[in-house]
Amino acid sequence: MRLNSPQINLITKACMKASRSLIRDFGEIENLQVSSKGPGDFVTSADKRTEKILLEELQKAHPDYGVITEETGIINKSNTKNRWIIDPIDGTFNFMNGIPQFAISIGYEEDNEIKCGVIFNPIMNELFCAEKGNGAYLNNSRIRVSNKKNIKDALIVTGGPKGSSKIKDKIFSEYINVSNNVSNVRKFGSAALDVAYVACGRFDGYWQRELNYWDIAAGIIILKEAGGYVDFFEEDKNLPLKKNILASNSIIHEELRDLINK
Ligand code: 2AM
Ligand code: CA
Repeated sequence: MRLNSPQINLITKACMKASRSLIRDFGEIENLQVSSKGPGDFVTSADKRTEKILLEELQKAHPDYGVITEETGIINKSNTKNRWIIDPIDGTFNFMNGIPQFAISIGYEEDNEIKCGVIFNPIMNELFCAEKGNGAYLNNSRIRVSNKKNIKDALIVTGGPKGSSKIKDKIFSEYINVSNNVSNVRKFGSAALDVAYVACGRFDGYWQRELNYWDIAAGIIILKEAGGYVDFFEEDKNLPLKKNILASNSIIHEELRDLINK
């Protein structure tokens, strides 16, 4: 692999370290599913434990960097020059149900632009990473988006609506529009991995509303460096961490946008 900035090395190392306890925790899930209490509290503590390890590793190297995390929130708020964006377990429902489709996701921002990122599925042992200007990788192989040109042949992935969504009807109607005009639509339950899968050509496009920035921050640079295109729609300036994402191999981007807006 030819990525060698100090930041990519640091986030990769932190990911590998945190993943060791996360793999152990995942192994416990099966036992907890049959217990009367269920795995809910355990998953919350696995999430917190993972985040704690990541924070320890990253803050040891750069105590002054800003951090946005799912569990803790914002740390060193005034530092927007250097910032880590962390989701300790993306795909929490999958994790809770013993489904190995979840990931640790860490992005690194300089002056509000993502410079590098890592998305690691510790169960499949798939590490997606990228650094601005130096390409995107899955483990040691360079990755690239698909070459699919015709949206009718495209395999698209999406997610949501979440249980509390107030726009479920809108999301379902978008789903129908897209489904009727592409080869097929999947729902895999981890936004970070959904973007990574577009980056390596497994899917041709992805859209999802009502995400948080930490779900997809690392994915942005991985997809761009793999030749894809990503943008956000219907942004709310008062809620900069809330995101509606559209990501694709770039060729089908406008057609996918038209299907969502139909
Ligand atoms: P999470 O697993 O870290 O919560 C599932 O469609 C994707 O949407 C996951 O990446 C999930 O991240 C994300 N997501 C964000 N907010 C969510 C919510 N309130 N409920 C379910 N999934 C959510
Ligand atoms: Ca998430």
